[in-house]
Formats: sequence, C-alpha cells, structure tokens
Amino acid sequence: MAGKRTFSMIKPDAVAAGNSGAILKMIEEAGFRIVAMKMTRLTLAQAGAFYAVHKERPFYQDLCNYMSSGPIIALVLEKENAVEDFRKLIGATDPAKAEEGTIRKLFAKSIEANAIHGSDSDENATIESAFFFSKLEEVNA
Ligand code: RTP
Ligand code: MG
Repeated sequence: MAGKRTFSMIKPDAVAAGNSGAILKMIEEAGFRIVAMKMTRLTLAQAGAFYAVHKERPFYQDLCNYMSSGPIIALVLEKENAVEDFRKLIGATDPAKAEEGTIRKLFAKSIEANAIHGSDSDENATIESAFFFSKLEEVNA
C-alpha cells in the first residue's frame, strides 16, 4: 500500500479561526478518505520534535512557538498518489504564492500561520503518522 497515505495537520491559526470544518470538507471533496483523526495541543517540546528537520532554520523557534500556541487536528489521509496530490491541494508554503483554490490560498494568514501541513514524502508520511497515531488508531478497511 506504499504511497497511498499521507499525514496532515490543521494548524492552530485555522482551528482558532473556525475553519476546520471547511478545510475537512475540501479534503474529502478532493477524494481523500480520513483514516485517522484527533484534536490535540502540542507542547513546545513536542512541536520541536515534530519539526526537528528544521532545527537549523532561522524560523524554527517561531515555528515551534506557533505550533504549540493552540489546538491542532492531526489526520491520516488515504488516496492514490496521496502525498503529491495533497501537496497540490494545500498549495505553496507562502499563501501569497499559492494557487487560487488551494487551502492555503483560501485560509492561510501568513507564511508561518499557513493553515495546514502536508507530508513531503511517503517516508515522512509514515514517520509523521506514527508521531500521532498507533497502528490501532488508523482505520484499515
Ligand atoms: P509543512 O511542512 O508545514 O507542510 O509546510 P511546507 O512543507 O510547505 O514548508 P516547510 O519548508 O516544511 O516549513 C515548515 C513550516 O514552517 C513555517 N515556515 N515559516 N517564516 C518563514 O520563513 C517560514 N518558512 C516556513 C511554515 O509554517 C511552514 O509550513
Ligand atoms: Mg514541510
């Protein structure tokens, strides 16, 4: 089943703005099936661990503060070509550069508070899903 699943998070800005429902609707209408979902709030240390690949980047501390600033919704999503198709659906990191009709174009507030996360490879999708969900928590039918 490699390549059929991706991991996503609705980020604190979008949850706080009341956009979770609209974003979930777009995800489902684009053909993704939700196979795991939970709302939680990351501690600063958990946000730091999730984004550890970025720890040398200048925006890392800000990103960790922001990602632990309020509740998020973690999701595992299933679709053919899930990783690539989901990155297309969410649009560019910077909403100013995101295409019309993408989730970030519609809901992101800035390059940092950009509404949603999507895994950038099958390998990272597996790692990121396991950060939030046990095997038992992902639907397998
Ligand atoms: P993500 O991992 O959240 O799906 O976003 P991405 O691949 O499009 O972007 P990435 O380069 O992985 O950056 C991770 C998150 O860090 C924040 N960021 N801030 N201030 C900045 O210049 C800056 N650049 C990136 C964003 O929240 C970005 O989604
Ligand atoms: Mg990324």
